[in-house]
Amino acid sequence: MTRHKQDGLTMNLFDSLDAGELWQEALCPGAAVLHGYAGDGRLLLPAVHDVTTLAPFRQMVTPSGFRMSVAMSNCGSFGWLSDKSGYRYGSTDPLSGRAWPRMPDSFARLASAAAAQAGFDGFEPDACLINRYEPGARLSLHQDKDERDFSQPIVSVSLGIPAVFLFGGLSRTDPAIRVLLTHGDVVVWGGPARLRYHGVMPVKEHNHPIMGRCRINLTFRKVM
Ligand code: MD6
Ligand code: FE
Repeated sequence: MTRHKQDGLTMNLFDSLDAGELWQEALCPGAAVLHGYAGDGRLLLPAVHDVTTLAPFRQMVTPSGFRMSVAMSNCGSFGWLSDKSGYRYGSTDPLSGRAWPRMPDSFARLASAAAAQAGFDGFEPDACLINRYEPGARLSLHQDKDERDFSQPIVSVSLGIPAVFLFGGLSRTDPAIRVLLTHGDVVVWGGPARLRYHGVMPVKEHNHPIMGRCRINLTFRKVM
């Protein structure tokens, strides 16, 4: 574990915040948790509200026909979708038939700065998947492999009630470590870690002072 000071960009974004403890934890080569990097989320939450007013949270169906316990929305040029025909990215929201809401500048700046902090310069996400977990919701082990260029990292921002993140290996049966993600934590992974299996354990009952009984995760990708 190494501790880092806030870099210039982060100080500009969050200089008025009394951020919690900020420290960087390496999970393996290519993956790190930037604990507290998103501060108290006060720049992000109004933007999450704006996006999900235009593109409401919905529980998608997996290709095998199960309704996901996590509710999802998207912003940016591309949105992640699951339905009976499979997983894919699409440029329109099937609920509205319109383009996904544009990615708020505060989202793109945070994702790019976090990626650089973790050693991935020049990350410019074109997709942000917004996941909403209520107690009991979970995400089973999966790889993120629907993107074109695996040299680009993924940046994941956690807000609200805590969740245990499962972080495995390159094979589904490899043992997984458990990482507690709390409000403001950012996970960055890429390089040799890009295709590791991962998931989220069923979220336990908690109440967050700002978010209530809810966890929001923003996952940033470069799809095209
Ligand atoms: C979540 N995250 O934390 C789900 N994928 O709610 C992911 O599936 C994920 O956090 C790739 C990279 C980072 C992630
Ligand atoms: Fe994932």
